Amino acid sequence: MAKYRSIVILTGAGISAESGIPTFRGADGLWEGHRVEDVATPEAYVRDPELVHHFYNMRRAALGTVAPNPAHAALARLEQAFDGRFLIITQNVDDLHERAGSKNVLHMHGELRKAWCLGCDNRTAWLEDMTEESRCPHCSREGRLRPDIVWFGEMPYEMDRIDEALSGCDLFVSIGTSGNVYPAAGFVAMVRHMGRAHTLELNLDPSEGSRMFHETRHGPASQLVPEFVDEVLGG
Ligand code: BJW
Repeated sequence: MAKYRSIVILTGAGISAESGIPTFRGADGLWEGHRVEDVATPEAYVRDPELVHHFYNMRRAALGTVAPNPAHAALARLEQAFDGRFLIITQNVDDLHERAGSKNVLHMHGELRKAWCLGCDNRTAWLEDMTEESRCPHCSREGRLRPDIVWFGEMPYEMDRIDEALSGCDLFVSIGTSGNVYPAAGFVAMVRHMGRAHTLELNLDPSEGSRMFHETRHGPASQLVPEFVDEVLGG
């Protein structure tokens, strides 16, 4: 337990796969024939807002039918028992970490259950379907709301806080991410560059950046993550 003082966990779609949320680049990675790169861009939203709203409405509605799995629960258990600094940086837009009990969660790619008003710049909890006619609860303007999601070409959220956490950690663990999307795919290189943290990958398959990690373990997150948490808490 006393071995680490600051743990940063990066999670991706693989941690939620066993809860029933499809990953982006697996066999189930296409959505109604579209690649995520074709619907998760500001250009796609300008070109076809109805399609993009439909994509996020479907996924927001699906959140009501899924639940956290043992991997989410294990990370919540680790955070509760660990007496050092602890941060989950998730690329996921679902809320399964929070529902499992995790407190210190940073959603670098936004959140499905939030809306962002381009008119007044406020962000609001949003649980229903969103359309081009949706009205902002803050400024009451119609047609200015979009999903609070970081699309390709947009700056992920809280990069300063992320840089600070990565540079100060002594354990970096990447769980369920393919290492295809930057800047998250570059976090392991940043941590290695600082030179003091142990780096561990837990993933079903070797990711694009697997060779960058000190240690890799391959298998389902629901098995690997509880085992890893037991190890850390067991000292
Ligand atoms: C399991 C499992 C189980 C399955 N157990 N594991 C050329 C070179 C380099 C960069 C760029 C470039 N051209 C453009 C860029 C930048 C671009 C980018 O990276 N593009 C790539 C496609 C090349 N990035 C951006 O535009 C980002 N912004 C940016 O860079 O701003 C500038 C900047 C500059 C300097 C500093 C900082 C910023 C924004 C990226 C936004 C990504 N958005 C998305 C969609 C929105 C969210 C949504 O709709 O849900 O986010 S894309 C999509 O990919 C989503 C995910 O968060 C993200 C990552 O995917 P993830 O999580 O890794 O999922 P998968 O499916 O790829 O992998 C799942 C893994 O799980 C697999 O490995 C499985 O094996 C595993 N697995 N079952 C354990 N049971």
